[in-house]
Amino acid sequence: MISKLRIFKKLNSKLLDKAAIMTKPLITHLYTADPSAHVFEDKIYIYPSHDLDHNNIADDSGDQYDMEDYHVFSMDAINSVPVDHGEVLHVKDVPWAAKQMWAPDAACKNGTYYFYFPAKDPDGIFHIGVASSKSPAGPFKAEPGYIPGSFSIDPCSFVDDDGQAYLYIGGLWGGQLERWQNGSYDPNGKEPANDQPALGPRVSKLRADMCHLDSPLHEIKIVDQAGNPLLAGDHDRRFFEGVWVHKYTGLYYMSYSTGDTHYIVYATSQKPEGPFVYQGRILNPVLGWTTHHSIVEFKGHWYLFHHDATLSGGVDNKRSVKVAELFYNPDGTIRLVEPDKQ
Ligand code: FUB
Repeated sequence: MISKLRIFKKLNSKLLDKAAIMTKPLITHLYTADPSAHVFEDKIYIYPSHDLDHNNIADDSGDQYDMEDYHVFSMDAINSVPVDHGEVLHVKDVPWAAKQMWAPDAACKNGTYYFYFPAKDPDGIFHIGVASSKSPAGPFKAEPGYIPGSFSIDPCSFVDDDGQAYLYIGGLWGGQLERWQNGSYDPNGKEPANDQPALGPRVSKLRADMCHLDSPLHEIKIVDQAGNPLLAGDHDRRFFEGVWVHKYTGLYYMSYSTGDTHYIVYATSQKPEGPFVYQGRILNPVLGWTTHHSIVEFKGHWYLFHHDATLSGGVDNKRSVKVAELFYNPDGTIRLVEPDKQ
């Protein structure tokens, strides 16, 4: 009897209590952020940023987010402890990149896994790089140059049911999107005036090789229920960073962070490139300045992966990945997740 109990406890030591995963950081031996979750080979793979344990001064250009490598994690079940597959890419192995390996994403096409990541080049300008592997767990080999025509941060790679892949990008302020309003880099570019349409994320189809944009990145329009563009002064709803696209019952959902008001919100469209109609909030503010998420279906349930700074006691650049179950209403709207009420 005693030995049976011991075996039971041993088997379950690798499992987390389901309620606990909704409140506690999933990964505690590293600081992790910006989780992009995908189901590959019947497991959840998490592609997060790896926050370093340093105390750089915080500013609006995001220099405190001074990351240099990536780890990949996988989970067999939503309540299993994530397996750390180790370092899968380091800035020193990316010829064009100098620093700040920010929020990544991954996609699979024809048996190859593609890892998309932003980094600053030696001139301090963000671009998006791509690396590939035959395994979703990496390690990933980077292309020597960044994706031609790419800029800003927070790539989201969405592969539609017909196999067409898209790359979405963008982030304001430290993410430099406002510096690309006229087709080239303007270090003095600013957000539009409050009464002007807000800047949207950018999108392009990816070519079949998954390493090139099919056309120049173009802006996605986000409008309100009356069809009017969201305005730059509408900080509760306008796009800031961290775009994520998923599909539910044939409808495209584009979700993102509102940045300085700290919400995760979403908009929907009949088409992957929009225009998207603003619908509402998904996640209320968490502890820490940034909020960043992904949405994935696994074994018939939907999950919101996100991060906060509870593990570090609220240090903005030392964040931890969390997960919460996500629920849709019968009309397709998403129920608000209250981070403190999970
Ligand atoms: O992790 C660095 C940056 O912070 C990300 O790229 C943004 O989305 C924000 O989470």
